[in-house]
Amino acid sequence: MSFEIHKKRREKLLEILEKCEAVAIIASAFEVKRNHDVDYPFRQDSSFHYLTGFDEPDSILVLNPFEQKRETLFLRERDPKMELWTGRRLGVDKACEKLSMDQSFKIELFEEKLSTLTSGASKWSYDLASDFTLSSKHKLCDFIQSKINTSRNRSMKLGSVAVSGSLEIKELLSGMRAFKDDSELASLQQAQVVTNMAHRAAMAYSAPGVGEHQLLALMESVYHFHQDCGTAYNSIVAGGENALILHYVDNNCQLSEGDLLLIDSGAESSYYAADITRTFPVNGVFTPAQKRIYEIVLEAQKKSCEHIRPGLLRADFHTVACEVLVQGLIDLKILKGSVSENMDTGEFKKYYPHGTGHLLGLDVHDIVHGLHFEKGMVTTNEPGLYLPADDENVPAEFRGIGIRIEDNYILTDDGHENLSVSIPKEIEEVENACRDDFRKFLPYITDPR
Ligand SMILES: [Mn+2]
Repeated sequence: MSFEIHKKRREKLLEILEKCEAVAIIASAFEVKRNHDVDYPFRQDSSFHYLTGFDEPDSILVLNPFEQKRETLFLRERDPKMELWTGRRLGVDKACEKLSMDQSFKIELFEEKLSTLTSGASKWSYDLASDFTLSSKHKLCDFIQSKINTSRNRSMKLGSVAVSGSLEIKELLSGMRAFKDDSELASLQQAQVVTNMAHRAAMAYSAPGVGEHQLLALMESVYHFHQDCGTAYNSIVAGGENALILHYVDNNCQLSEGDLLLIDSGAESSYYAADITRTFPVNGVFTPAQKRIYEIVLEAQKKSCEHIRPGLLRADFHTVACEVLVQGLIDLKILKGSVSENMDTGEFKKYYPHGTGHLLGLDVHDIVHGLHFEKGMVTTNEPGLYLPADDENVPAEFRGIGIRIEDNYILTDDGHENLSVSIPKEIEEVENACRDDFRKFLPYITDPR
């Protein structure tokens, strides 16, 4: 792996810091205990990864544009005894050369060294909500805040320059992370290729009697079979009424004849996420009632897509999706009155309780930047309708139906490109995909050793 790209990102952040008269303190992720002697799988903090490419826990990056040595990394020392149990460490000695840092120290020295690394800056930027704990057991945030207070008190006494405050590092980074460069786009596209295979395998394998957990296993086996690839978030495999639970992750029911199946699942490839939802009939053929709801959601997605263009407010594409869904609910006699009346009362939120999209990247719900769509951003578009089984305003044939359709788009000069265009979505495409041979999409079968 080349770390040049991360070096360039640090240089860009240093320019931003210089303008703000700030230093940056960015912590890695840390191991989290699952149960006795077992940790959750480790995943590096997105911003720390973005700036270093370094995948170890218990590390802190300090950037100071006003020092000669501008880039300092604190990390774990080599420890053969620990490495026997928990794996290789880069170590303090090799960090500068490998990661192109100006200097490196063992993590235990962070508290002692920080004051000398922050001279010349009037503001400190860091993750104000970080849970990172230092070797001394102090919270990183508390430690930084106490240092800022000390600096203020001292300057009041001596009349020297004070550290005037804290900046949220995510805000400084958002103008960088929101816009994807070519290497990021390549990872996003690879995530889409793998996600396409997994969704197609699930459509083809689905049948009455199959367990949600079996489809989960099938899809995640596709993710994990690929190099540097895994699941981007906890998959939702929701048969029938389970689709009405927005973050259903139990995934432990059997699929029933005549039901729909909603799958919200995406791969993460080299740290970049796909976030895809498809809803299809368990037995491969939509009923007329299911088709009607599906067509409304699909139209909401297509209409709101026209508003995924540079310069337009991101809030507006949500409004467009809502208007189409509301019109659909009026046509089905589930809502009364006009579209604008319903938009005012918000009554429809019973059936569409979530937003229409979010930015996508290193985080599935990625760092937010500004209010408008801009070229190079990546967004989801994910309208849905959820019609409760016990809602008497809903005609019986539609009760218990939950449908969401989600694709991922990159903003271009004058519009967008659909990154997930290969994943079946039109009714006929979906029904064909349900009839396909699932083995075609399993890399361990199509590409045997
Ligand atoms: Mn999403």
